[in-house]
Amino acid sequence: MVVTVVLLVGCSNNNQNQVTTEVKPDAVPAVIANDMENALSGVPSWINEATVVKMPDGIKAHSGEFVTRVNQENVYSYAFRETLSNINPKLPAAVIVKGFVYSPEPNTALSIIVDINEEGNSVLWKAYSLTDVIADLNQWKEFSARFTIDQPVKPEHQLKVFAFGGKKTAYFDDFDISFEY
Ligand SMILES: [Ca+2]
Repeated sequence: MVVTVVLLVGCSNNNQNQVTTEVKPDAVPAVIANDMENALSGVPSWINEATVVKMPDGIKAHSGEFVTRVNQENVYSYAFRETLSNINPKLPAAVIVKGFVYSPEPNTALSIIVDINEEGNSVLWKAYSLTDVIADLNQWKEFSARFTIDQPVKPEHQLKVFAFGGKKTAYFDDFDISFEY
């Protein structure tokens, strides 16, 4: 959000000078939310739409109809991918990933991944285990994962946020990504 303040400065003749000053609010937290409902028509910054599906018969999505599924064939979920400078001119101190997960089976590999890379070379790679979150199987469970950015990152680095399923089936809905600066 940019607030534009226009100052009108009167002059001795009939002209008026307009002075425009841009005031940038400090640290407005950008929240990037995705409920998967529009994924199949393409959402900028999001990839791996092939994992976006409807839940099996008899099981409700957490929101709407669509979720992202990891399984034997797709170990990575629908993913947010964007260059850091396109998210905010400031570099993040932490990334917070919230959402809901549904798992029909125990899964010690199930996790949320934050990957920051420079042209494909990893700069930071962190996993937040969901093993405890899914202790109660076959129900939607909320998770909140906070990733400290403790490596030197640059504006041109690329951020990726996604879930990893380790070849087992699990479902995710309502991703919500925010940043601390
Ligand atoms: Ca949904």
